[in-house]
Amino acid sequence: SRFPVVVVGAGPAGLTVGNILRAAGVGCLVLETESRRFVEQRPRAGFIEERVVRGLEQRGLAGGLLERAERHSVCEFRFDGHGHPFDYTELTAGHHWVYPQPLLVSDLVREYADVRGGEIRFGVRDVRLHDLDSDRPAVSYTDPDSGERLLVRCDFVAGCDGARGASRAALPDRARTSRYDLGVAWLALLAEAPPSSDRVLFGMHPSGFAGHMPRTPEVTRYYLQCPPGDHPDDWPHERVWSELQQRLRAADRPPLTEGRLLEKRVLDMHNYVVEPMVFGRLFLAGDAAHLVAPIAAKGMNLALHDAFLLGDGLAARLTGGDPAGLDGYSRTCLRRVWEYQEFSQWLSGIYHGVSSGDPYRAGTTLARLRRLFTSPLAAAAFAEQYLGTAAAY
Ligand code: RFL
Repeated sequence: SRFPVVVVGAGPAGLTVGNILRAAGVGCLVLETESRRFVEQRPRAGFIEERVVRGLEQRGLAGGLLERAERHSVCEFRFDGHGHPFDYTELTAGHHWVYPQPLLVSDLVREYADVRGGEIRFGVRDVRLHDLDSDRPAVSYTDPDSGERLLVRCDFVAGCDGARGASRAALPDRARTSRYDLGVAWLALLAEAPPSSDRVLFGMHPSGFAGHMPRTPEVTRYYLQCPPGDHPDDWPHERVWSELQQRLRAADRPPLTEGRLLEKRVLDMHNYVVEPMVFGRLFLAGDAAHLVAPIAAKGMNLALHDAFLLGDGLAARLTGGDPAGLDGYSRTCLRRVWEYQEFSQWLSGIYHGVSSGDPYRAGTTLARLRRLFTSPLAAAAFAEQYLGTAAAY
């Protein structure tokens, strides 16, 4: 069979590209190794930048989000035993939106497959990419029902299959991958407990970083820095809550509301960037091209930024419009990617400096933190990066 575009991966990036192509009347096939149910329930991100919300809205993809998402305007740093609120909306007039990734993915699947009539195959196996340097590339896969091996010819492949997909495996030798290891691990937790504050909390404590991210009225995400190599079993319920209470404690704030832990995963905290993001007819988007550890809640935002540019660029190219968008795709994306990498590295320094065991690093970290609360210029620069609105992008 043949489609103008094969999209590999039905995450936020792949589904957004698919939706944009369908709206432009371009035929495309989305291939996904997991089931629909699985991708619609996989918990991950929650914070969406306002500019990304607007980007979704412009493409008719923000219906559920605008109805149900919460808007945030303040985050809070906790250090030295006190809570220090940081009001970024006051500084920039921008907000952060909280909408859990599974809800967004469900909206995007429904819109693509059920409303816009897009083709999607779930549960496919052994996806391989072929002839990427020719103008007739192809993707092959094993059909889950028949067990048959199928080959789909296309004009373009959108590689949106995340950090461990077939696209990264198919990268040619000329691809350069730069990697940065944060030197720490995080225990990523989802608790069946209402948020303990209406805002995001960042706890900088000598025992390690701790984070609190509201998700829904019933569910809260927490993070705990832990030694690399730790196993989730090293962190039983009581230990998790006692560390969270200690690391997020502030004299002027109530203790956390505890609850059953629904998810407990150890994240090896590292970042990477693949350059360029285009190889022949393969266009990478999202985590397939770049990873940022969930330090600054940027991964899905970057994935959607790529997807807007890629979807618009492919749609223009395949409907006889301006090819400039597609030609400049890699360069434009990478500018924002490197800005977010730098911000995430900088913020990681703040999160992990106090607990580094190095009194010099702890001292400079506290200086950085105090600057955010004493220098309006430093505060504004932070707010711009946190919201993704800095002019450099
Ligand atoms: P995804 O979401 O990984 O989707 C890729 C899809 O491809 C499928 N796949 C394949 N399909 C076909 N063939 C193959 N060979 C395949 N291999 C894999 C996968 O099953 C999947 O469905 O990539 P995408 O679309 O690039 O989106 C990236 C985001 O999901 C990711 O960056 C964010 O989740 C990162 N992230 C956060 N980002 C934010 O912007 N804000 C946040 O608050 C935030 N919190 C987080 C996060 C990531 C986390 N984890 C799990 C690392 C919190 C956590 C805990």
